[in-house]
Amino acid sequence: MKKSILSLLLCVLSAACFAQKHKCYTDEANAHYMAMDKKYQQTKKEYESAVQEWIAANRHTLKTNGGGLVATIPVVFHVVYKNATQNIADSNIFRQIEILNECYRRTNANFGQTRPIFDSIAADVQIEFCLAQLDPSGNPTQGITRKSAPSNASFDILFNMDKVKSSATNGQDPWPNDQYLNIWVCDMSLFGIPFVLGYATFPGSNPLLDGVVLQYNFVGLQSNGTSSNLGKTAVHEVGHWLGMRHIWGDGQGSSTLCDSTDYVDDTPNADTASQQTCLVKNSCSNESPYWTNAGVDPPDMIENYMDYSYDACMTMFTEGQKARILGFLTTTRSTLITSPAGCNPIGLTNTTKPEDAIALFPNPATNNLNFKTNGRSDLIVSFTDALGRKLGSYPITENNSVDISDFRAGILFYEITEHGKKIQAGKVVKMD
Ligand SMILES: [Ca+2]
Ligand SMILES: [Ca+2]
Ligand SMILES: [Zn+2]
Repeated sequence: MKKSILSLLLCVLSAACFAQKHKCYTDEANAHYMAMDKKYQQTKKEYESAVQEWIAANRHTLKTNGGGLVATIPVVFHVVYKNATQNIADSNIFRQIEILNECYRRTNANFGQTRPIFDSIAADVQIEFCLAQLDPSGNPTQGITRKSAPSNASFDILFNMDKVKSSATNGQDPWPNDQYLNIWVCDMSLFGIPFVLGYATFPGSNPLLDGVVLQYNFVGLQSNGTSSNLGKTAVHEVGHWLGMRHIWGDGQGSSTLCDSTDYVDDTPNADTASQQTCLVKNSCSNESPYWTNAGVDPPDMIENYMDYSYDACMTMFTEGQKARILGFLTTTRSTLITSPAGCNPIGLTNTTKPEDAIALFPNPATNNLNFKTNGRSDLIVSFTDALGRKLGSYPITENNSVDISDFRAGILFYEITEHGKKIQAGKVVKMD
């Protein structure tokens, strides 16, 4: 930690190193938590073993049907601002949620640029994110909190890391981390230099610190004058929060030996991060059995969200990373899947308030699912099962119902469009 503080100080003194090494501060933050908390060291080891065991036990299922697990994770954004610019618009947050969903469901528009050697192992991670519909007290919420901090408050990671996570230090307290993904948005710049774009806690971290912190002008689509302007910082940081490591394995000192691992077989080894470019390289030839068994020495996977490439070059997670994510979601973070926090409609407009949302009932449902449409028209509901299979689309009108008796029991994901535009998504439980 001392070494990284020194290197950061040197970094601050040299504008040229801006964001070269510290685009993401997760690895350094984790080292800090490990040093400060021996219990966390132990917990993290145990969680890692549990995930490895889960992956080993479910390897076959994962390959054949994706594990059958799909989760929608309720998110709360805490915007902590010192001026109007830092108080980012709802629209940035809505777009960020959409970008997360595009990347984790592999519906990102730039997926087609994935090189052929990698596109067959690019995963639909089968996770979606939504803004929470209920706050911890059970009251309707938009899934966004806003807090004005005094102008002399500091949230830089060098001297004031995690202060944004507590109201006692001018920040915002987290919502329960077993029900919500907390994402804090603030200004982490020091001496006016925003040299960290974000950081996250790994599964098993202190519940009061658990979540993601994002530099305010890197949320959603932003004109921030950098190549990290397409909302991929959040995709990367949420990846850490779900248990993923950097694809070069965060090798320190011995990194040129290509001997560090991200605990994922199908992400090729890399000696270090891509230096925030789209430069094609092949830095390691000692690869995992996944590649050597096929007699292939793959290039570094600059397409991966867990590298440091330009946002525009990032297109994918791998099947191996997906297994790791589902492992953590099934073990350490399993309560998120059944969180009662609900989902707000995801959209580009901020006009749909929770009370305007279309109600689906009963939930769970056995035969008929009813809709209360609040006078809306030209609505279509589509259902997908937990394996991503489309089950059907149906027009809905006020107080009509859809017969779901033929659907198999389990979680159903629905999406509602109004005049062809997606206005709401969520899940209902089908019972036999
Ligand atoms: Ca790997
Ligand atoms: Ca290689
Ligand atoms: Zn990172």
